[in-house]
Amino acid sequence: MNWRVDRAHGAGALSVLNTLRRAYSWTMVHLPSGLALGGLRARWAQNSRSLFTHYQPDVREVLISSTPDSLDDFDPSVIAHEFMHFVVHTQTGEEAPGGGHLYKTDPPLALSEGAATALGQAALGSSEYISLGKYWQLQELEYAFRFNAELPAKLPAQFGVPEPVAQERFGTSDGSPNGQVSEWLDAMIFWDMMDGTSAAEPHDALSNDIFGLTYTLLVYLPGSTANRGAPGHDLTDALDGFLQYYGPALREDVLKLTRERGFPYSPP
Ligand SMILES: [Ca+2]
Ligand SMILES: [Ca+2]
Ligand SMILES: [Ca+2]
Ligand SMILES: [Zn+2]
Repeated sequence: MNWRVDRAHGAGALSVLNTLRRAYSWTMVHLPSGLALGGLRARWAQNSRSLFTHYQPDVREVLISSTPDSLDDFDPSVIAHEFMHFVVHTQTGEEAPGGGHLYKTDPPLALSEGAATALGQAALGSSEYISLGKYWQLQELEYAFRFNAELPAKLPAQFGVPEPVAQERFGTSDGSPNGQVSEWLDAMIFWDMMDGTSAAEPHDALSNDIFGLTYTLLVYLPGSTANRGAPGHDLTDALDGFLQYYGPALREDVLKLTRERGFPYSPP
């Protein structure tokens, strides 16, 4: 049987299911041992003015909303991101603060959003997050918001990312680890921890460390009372957990990643 999971056939609900199943399978393979995924409810809303795409922790439900301005049911990146909020919530009890997305924001929010994006993209096997829709903030990008975790921190003009957008993704608001930070910065560092290495990325010496990151996010952080950097769990605490998992041998590799993105991390 051939399934047609595309827009032309109005197959939004099947498209959502397709991505959720993919993300679920990936996560089952990469969960730290002893953890299990429970049930998830999924809802598809078409042309609703009041329902927006999100994960609802109290009912463990991913809601994917599709309107002419926001075609989330055909955005695997968006669906996988919401799915990863479910994973983090059910494993840690932590509810994502919600909000954010384009500008520098509070470090705990950047952590939960960046983690959901990086894990979601890892499940999809792509460094490029794509969200179809009309973004009034980014009209020059027309109908798609794109983010590629593999882009260099200092973007040459040919990458097509507007300078103010690139600035938001680099460094912190006050140059300290307490300052506001972009969720995309967190996502880029988490992505590079998990993917391979290549000559094109001299700052990325870490390879295939998915377990290091899932351990950090799902086991270390919820069980840790340590709290460095900004108040609450943030990138600093996550990097501390990653180094605890792998030991000081990876210290310099982690510092290469944080320096590339302008994040002032100093290991304990
Ligand atoms: Ca890497
Ligand atoms: Ca990389
Ligand atoms: Ca902290
Ligand atoms: Zn989110």
